[in-house]
Amino acid sequence: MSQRIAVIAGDGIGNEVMPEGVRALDAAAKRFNLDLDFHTFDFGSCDYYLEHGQMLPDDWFEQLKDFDALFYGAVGWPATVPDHISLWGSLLQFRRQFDQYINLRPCKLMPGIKSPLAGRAPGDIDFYVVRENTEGEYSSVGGKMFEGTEREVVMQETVMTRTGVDRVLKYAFDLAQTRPRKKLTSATKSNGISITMPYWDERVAKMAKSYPEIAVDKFHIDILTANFVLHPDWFDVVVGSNLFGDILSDLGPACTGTIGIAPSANINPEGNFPSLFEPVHGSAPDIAGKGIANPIGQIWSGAMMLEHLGYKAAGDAMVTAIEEVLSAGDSQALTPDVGGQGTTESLGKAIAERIAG
Ligand code: GGG
Repeated sequence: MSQRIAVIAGDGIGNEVMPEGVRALDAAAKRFNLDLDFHTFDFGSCDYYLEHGQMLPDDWFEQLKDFDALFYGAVGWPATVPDHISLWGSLLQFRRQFDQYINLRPCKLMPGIKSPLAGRAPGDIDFYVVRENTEGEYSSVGGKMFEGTEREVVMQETVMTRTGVDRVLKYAFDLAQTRPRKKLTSATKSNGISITMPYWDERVAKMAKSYPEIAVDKFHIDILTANFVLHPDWFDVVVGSNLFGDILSDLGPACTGTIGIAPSANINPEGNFPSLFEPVHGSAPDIAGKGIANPIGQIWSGAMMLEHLGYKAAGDAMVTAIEEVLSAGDSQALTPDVGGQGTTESLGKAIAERIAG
């Protein structure tokens, strides 16, 4: 069956890693006899905004809603468009309008990569961050008063709904149930954030009663970030609100040596709308245009997309190819962030060759 995939590279290094993501998917499609039908869109980028005054066309929802999946690069080019305009105008619209309420982000120390944490080896860091993806701190509820005067006031609310909290917790508990260690950690800050976070904790405690086999613990976000660095082996499935999950899912991959390899899936579990797959990293203006961005986050996101579409063997083969190339340690292939002198293209080609078998 043909799978229709919308490809949106976005900004900065999104344009450099995306071709390698597609190259890897093409290799997997050939080997596993899949019919992947890619359609490329130029919207969702700051260049599009500069030309059209908006990040997306008015009919973007109609254009994208019948795709089987969205394959996304990165958004943001602050030199020309403020970050809150580019993010709210594109990626956050996809997540909200397509009700992609789960943001699933694996953190795994891969073979061949040196963790910045002393003495850590592959196997020591292997957990998932499950991030609430449509509400929480990322609500646009708030406003400004008396702008430009001494009395200037700005405020922004956190929105937690019972449905929104419970559905992300349920996903995280279900995921923990599939893992050998059956452990779930909740990120909170109920000592300082005195209404929404105690509510989050209450819902975790209630949900835990339905999952007696899962070991549940919770940490305030401040000490949790410290424990990510000090004891990454403690974690299995970590669930957090939109902001906490965002922070943890950059920190986790950083503990695995480079954020360049981290993938993510923005999932609408019911399948009412397409899910979106993108690297955790952003557009990285500091290295954009140099051809040295690590394409693994994009390729691994492609692997998650294939698994989501029901092609687990093909997705697994892509991850195995990534592991083999990293283990081989060919410095001419690897990008500088993982100790090589290669380019985005050399690393992408090396992985695609392994996928091809
Ligand atoms: N590929 C991920 C990306 O472009 N991220 C930009 C960003 O700022 N994301 C914030 C978020 O994921 O909420």
